[in-house]
Amino acid sequence: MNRAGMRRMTRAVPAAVAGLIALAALAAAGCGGSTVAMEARQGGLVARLELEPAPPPAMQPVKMAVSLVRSDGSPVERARVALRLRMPDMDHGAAAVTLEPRGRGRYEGTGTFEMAGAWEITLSASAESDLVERFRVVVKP
Ligand SMILES: [Cu+2]
Repeated sequence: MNRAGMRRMTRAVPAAVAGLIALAALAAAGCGGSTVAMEARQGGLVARLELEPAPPPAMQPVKMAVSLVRSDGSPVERARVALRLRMPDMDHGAAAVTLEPRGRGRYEGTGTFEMAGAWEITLSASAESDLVERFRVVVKP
């Protein structure tokens, strides 16, 4: 799926409302790449979360990267960006993933999904305003 398509999907749900599940993961196959990409817009910030490989496998390190820009496209540096992984249908807690700044609004880290199934990723970014969004991904065995 191209970027315009993703934007349409993002707008199709009430993404501006913090705490709502924004949208299902966009599978990489349609994009011709090996990443899952999800996008959220709130308070003048646009965050794009990418997972690699796609679909993410259980019990293996998954690269997690967030690109954070303003509505005008300028990169947001020195933000606090974090991910939290949990399975909404299960009761085994959440794992935090720390993302390190890599410059030009990009923040990267590595996380592990401890089992296959439906996971929820909460992305939070703090800069001149705050963004909190939840995404769903399906982790393969
Ligand atoms: Cu579980």
